[in-house]
Amino acid sequence: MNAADITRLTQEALEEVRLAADTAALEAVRIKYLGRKGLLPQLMKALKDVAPEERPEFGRQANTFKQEVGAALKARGQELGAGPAHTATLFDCTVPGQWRGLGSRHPISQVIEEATRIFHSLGFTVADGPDIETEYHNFDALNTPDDHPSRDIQDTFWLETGELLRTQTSPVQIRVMEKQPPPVRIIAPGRCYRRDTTDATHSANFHQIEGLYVDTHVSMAELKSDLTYFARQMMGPKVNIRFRPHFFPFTEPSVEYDFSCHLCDGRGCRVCKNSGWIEISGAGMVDPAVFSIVGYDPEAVTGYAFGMGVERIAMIKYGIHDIRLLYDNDLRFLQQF
Ligand code: 2NM
Repeated sequence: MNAADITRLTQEALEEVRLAADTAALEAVRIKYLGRKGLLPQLMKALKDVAPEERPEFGRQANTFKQEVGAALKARGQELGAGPAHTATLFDCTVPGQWRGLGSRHPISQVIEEATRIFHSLGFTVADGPDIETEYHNFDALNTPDDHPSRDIQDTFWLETGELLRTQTSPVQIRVMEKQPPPVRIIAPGRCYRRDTTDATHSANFHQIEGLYVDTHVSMAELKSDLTYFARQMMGPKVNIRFRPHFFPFTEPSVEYDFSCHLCDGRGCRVCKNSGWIEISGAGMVDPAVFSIVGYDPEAVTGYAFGMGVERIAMIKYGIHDIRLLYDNDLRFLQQF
């Protein structure tokens, strides 16, 4: 072994470093040349047997070997991801990005936005309020008797503070009437909470859109025509509406209302269970007692109010058979809308 041999071995080692395809291969190269039983210790051992006049050059070449191979190992290691220079070396900012597809609005959001657009065209604006409500705004101000079953702990999520998770969005309308004098023309879309056991048509979290129109001389005829306009905008131009007598503590008279089936034009099909009608929700003329509670003169103003379940409309509009699909966040479902 002489100095020229070391120069040759240095070139071989550098080539092997360059060809190492991963960190494991690189480590094998390191062990082969710089490891405890590798080439470098052998060179050091061989030094003492080298002729004295050749020793300085031999030593210089051995040192060069150690420096160059060591530096090459380090640089290649960083290229292969062992060190912080990895991203700087391998990140290619000219590679085109990966298109992951455009998202879409959740069907619940789509129904709320469409309803908002429709009622906006009738002069309604959107009002908002807290999800955590006082018993006063959710029940008392809505003329709900102290012993009304909806106040029961079986039906309502009560908090330890005495507050509750709103069971409907009507408290928003109470808050608006407390703050501003008539006329009022608002819708209140939002999340509601009831202690229901979840099944295909019930969810403890659901969404409502409630509407309130208060002015002098608001009549039930306007309630009927406005809801008919809404039904035809939302479900299609041929849809009709019917009212059935009902009772709510906050409206008098009160009704439940149905839309004629948009799929079979009222002839009867699976979706409307052969009745031709689909139950939507309730409505009525605001009870004068509610006007007195919020400080409106019940002799001077009248008003209509209505509520509707957003999930229910989404389900009949899009043919969704299980309400739970709306909350699973399964993209295979959501991508269809
Ligand atoms: C409904 C049905 C009928 C309603 C009443 C009021 C208020 F604040 F004016 F009293 N807000 N919403 C109402 C009336 C809600 O939901 C099924």
